[in-house]
Amino acid sequence: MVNKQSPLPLYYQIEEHIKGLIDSGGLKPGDVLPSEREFAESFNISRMTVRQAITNLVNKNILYRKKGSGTYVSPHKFEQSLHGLTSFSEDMRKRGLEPGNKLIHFELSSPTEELIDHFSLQEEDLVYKIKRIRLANGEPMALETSYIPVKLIPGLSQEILTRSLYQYVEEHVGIKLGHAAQSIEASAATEDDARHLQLELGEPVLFIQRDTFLDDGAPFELVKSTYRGDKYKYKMNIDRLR
Ligand code: 16G
Repeated sequence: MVNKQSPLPLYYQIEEHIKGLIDSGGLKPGDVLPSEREFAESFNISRMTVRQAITNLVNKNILYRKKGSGTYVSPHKFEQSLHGLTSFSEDMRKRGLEPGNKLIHFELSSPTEELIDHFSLQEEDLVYKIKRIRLANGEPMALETSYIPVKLIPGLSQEILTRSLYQYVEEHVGIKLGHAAQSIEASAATEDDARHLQLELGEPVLFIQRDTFLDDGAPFELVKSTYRGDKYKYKMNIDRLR
């Protein structure tokens, strides 16, 4: 409800009201909002004020407009910090979600030129190629292909990969992860991405590559992953450079 005596501007109160409806589940991602006229009438305020509140929420990506159709609640996105080397399982648990894995490919193979260079391997060395669908509460979030030299984790098995890789290597192999170089690019879902992530072909996705190194600087993994564009946004804190 709006309070016309309050020092808070009316458009701001409407914004807070709509955000409250979204937080409480009264309005869900994909739901259409009542029209400006309906809002204005039920709050007894001008349509201009309602429009300003809605425009502000559109600018914050909380709502989106569809031409000729109306205003809708945006899909909820996970905010992923770009600070700290964490695992998918840790990230999901921090959000109160149950991480899950669907292993779709597990292979020990000869390294390509790119992998020989990256890991400084000999031609006879082997690498694991691991492809997993990463799930949150059973819903697919990302499709991840990892390459790891076999000599770093000789005992890795398909069974282990149904749980957290980082937890296994740190707790059972004694590996100390150090840092990673990560890049994030806009991309479009390929047929493979679309099939495994329940997307349409060509839908926006984030292509992320992570090169992880041990604390002694040796390369540990090279991971190429596709994250759902409708589920993920990355967040970083930045300081003014002086
Ligand atoms: C994240 C990492 C991936 C790592 C995995 C380990 C990115 C882009 N990728 O998905 O490099 O292998 O976590 O997760 O963040 P796990 O310990 O849950 O198996």
